[in-house]
Amino acid sequence: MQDKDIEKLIQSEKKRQKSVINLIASENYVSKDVLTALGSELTNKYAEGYPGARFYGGNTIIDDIERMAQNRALSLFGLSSKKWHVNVQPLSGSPANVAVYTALVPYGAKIMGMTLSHGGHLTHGHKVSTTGMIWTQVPYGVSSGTEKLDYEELLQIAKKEKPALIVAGYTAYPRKIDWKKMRMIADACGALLMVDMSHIAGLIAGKSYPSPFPYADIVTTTVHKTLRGPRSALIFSKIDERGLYTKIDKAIFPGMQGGPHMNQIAAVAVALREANTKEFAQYTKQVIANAQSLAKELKNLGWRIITGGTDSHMVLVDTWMDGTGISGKVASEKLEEQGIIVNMNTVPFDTRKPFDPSGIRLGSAAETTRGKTEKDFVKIAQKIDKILRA
Ligand code: DSN
Repeated sequence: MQDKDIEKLIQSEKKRQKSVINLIASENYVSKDVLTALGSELTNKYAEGYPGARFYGGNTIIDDIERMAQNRALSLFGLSSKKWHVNVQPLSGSPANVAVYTALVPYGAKIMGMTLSHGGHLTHGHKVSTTGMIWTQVPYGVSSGTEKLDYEELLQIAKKEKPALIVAGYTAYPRKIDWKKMRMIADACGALLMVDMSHIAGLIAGKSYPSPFPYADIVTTTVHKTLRGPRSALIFSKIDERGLYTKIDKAIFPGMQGGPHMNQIAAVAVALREANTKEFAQYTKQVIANAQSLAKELKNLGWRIITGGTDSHMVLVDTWMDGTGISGKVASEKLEEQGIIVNMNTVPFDTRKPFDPSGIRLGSAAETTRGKTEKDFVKIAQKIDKILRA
C-alpha cells in the first residue's frame, strides 16, 4: 500500500487477531476468497435498483453477481425461488430489521420483541433504538426459574397486546428456539412472525440447529457471525398474496439505502457457497460441541452458566454470582489483559447496569474456524477460570 499509516494499522490489527483467543460470539474469521471479493473493483460501481432494473448503465455483470448471491442464499437454506424471495442489499443487520418494520408495520404500531437485558437486540424495539422511537415495543423476556423462553407466558402477552409483528431470534440466548410455538403465538394474535437468525444462521445452514423457514413470514440475518461471511445482511420473505417482498424491497431501495455495496454482495455470494458444503456442516457441529465443552468445564469450575448450558455457539456466564464473583466489565478487562477477548453482557434479571453488568458472553465460532476442538475449549475454560480468580 502507498498509505503506510493505514497499512501499518491493518497489519497491527491482523497481528492482534492472530495473537488472541477470540470468544466474541458475533465474530468470525472469513476466507481469503471473501477478502478478495471485498477488496475488488466491484466497489467502484454504482447499481441503484435491482437486477434488470437499475438506475445506472454498465450493470450487466453486477446483475449476474446479485442474482448469484440471491440464488446461493435460497439454495443454502433449501428454499424454492417460487416460495421465497431474498434481498441481499442490506448493509448490515440493523438496517435490515428497520427495513422490515418500515415495510410492514405502521408507524406507532406494536412490535413484540425480547427485552435487551434478557438477550434481545436493540433493533427489536428497544427505546434507545430508532425501532423503539418509531414503533412501540411490547417487551418479553425469559422465565426467571429456567432463564429460558416460557411460550405460555409469551402467548398471554401476545393475546393481550396484539402486536403487528413478533420478533424471535436473539443476540444472547444460548438455547434452541421452538419456532413452531412462536408461529402459533403469532397466529393467536394475527401478527407477522419475523425471525432474526443473525447469530445462528450458520448453524441453521449446517443443519445443526432447527430451521425457522417452515414457520416464519420473514427471516433476517447478518452474514458475519456463525455464517462466516463479510459484514452484511439478508432479508428473506415469503412470496404470497400479501406481497411482503415487494414492500421490503422498496423499503431497502429507494426507502433507506442508495447504491448497494456490490463488493460486499459478491463477498456474501462467496461465503454462501462456502457454507453450502459438507465441511461447513461439520464445522457447525464442532462449533456447538466446542461451546458445550466450554460451558461444561466452566460449570465444573464453579461458574454459573445461564440456562445451565447451551444448544448453540454461545455461552452466557454469570461472573457476578450475587457478589461472590466479579462484574462482567472487570471480567472482560482481566481476560483481555491475558489475551482472551469476550464481551461483557447482562444476564436475565440483572441487578447491575449494562455498562457494568453481571456477566460475559462467550462464543465458539471464531476459534472453531481456527481449528480448535473440545479439548482446546476445556483448556480455554481453565484459563478463563484461573484469570478470573486471580
Ligand atoms: N453486536 C451484535 C452482537 O454482538 O450480537 C449484534 O448487533
